[in-house]
Amino acid sequence: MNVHAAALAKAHRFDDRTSAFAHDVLEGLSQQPRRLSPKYFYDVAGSELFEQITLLPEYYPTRTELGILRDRGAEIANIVPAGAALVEFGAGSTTKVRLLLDQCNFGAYVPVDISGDFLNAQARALRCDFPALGVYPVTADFTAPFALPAAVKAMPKVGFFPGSTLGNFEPFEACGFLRSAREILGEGAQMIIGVDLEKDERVLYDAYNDAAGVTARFNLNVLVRINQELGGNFDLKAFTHRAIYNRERHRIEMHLISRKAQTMRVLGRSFSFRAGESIHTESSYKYSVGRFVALARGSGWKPTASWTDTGGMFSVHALVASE
Ligand code: AVJ
Repeated sequence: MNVHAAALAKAHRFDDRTSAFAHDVLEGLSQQPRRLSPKYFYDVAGSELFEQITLLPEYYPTRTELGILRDRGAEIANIVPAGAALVEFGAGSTTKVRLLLDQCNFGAYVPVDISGDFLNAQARALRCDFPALGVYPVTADFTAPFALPAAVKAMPKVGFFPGSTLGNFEPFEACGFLRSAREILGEGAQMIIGVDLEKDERVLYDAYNDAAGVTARFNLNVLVRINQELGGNFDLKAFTHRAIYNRERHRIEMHLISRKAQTMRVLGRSFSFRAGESIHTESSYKYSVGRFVALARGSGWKPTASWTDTGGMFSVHALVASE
């Protein structure tokens, strides 16, 4: 954290999480091009907006991945050892993990997420519905090393990383995450991972520019958070949502575009925007099966199975840690 942000954080008696947000916002808005991390979309309101996105007719990933996990559950059950601990990196809605828990014979479930409150609520619901399952939530940032609970140390490990969350990482970060997951899960571990596929640009475009405008509200929510939590004065009507497909880099980019020349303030600093200037808020990388398999191989894993829906929209991969 720079001196300025540290002093302000202290003056406002911010908790650690808010001061990390403050630091990242000041740093990201100072860069050219300006950027904000997509991890800041997900406060309570943002998580609700994301849940709404998953139900939109244009947003195919969630329902397509659920279909693959449902249809291929028996094959997944054949691959994973009985009594293994399922370690989920990031914990959103429990719909996907329930499909695996219903169809496979897991001995324990370890959801790992930065938001402890959310995790504990999720764990309570699962314990109710799967009374024989050991549920051991871990509050941690899953992109950094963390220790697995002692109770699962002796069990075989299966990582679970659904939703194409991997797509939010730059390719070098995706490699780093896969290597770190390999270290955390240990020798002999397996991994089930959902990855969105490259496809017709129109379909990709529509998935991030829905007619109902939910994705636009989701994108703008990061400015709402800056106003609410950091005392910013962003005029929400003066920024507009833009999502484009960057074909060379195989990624959807979400931006917030300044509708006019304007200056806004946050934490005692001012930021001047030109008309049309962008804040890059998210990249969502799309892979081909071949490019993902190559990435996994180069990151300490051996792909053992790849499944897609009949439309070739989304992929789920089974990996085993290489020696
Ligand atoms: C949760 C990162 C997979 O990239 O599709 C949805 C987030 N952003 N609509 C995605 C998102 C805009 C989503 N991921």
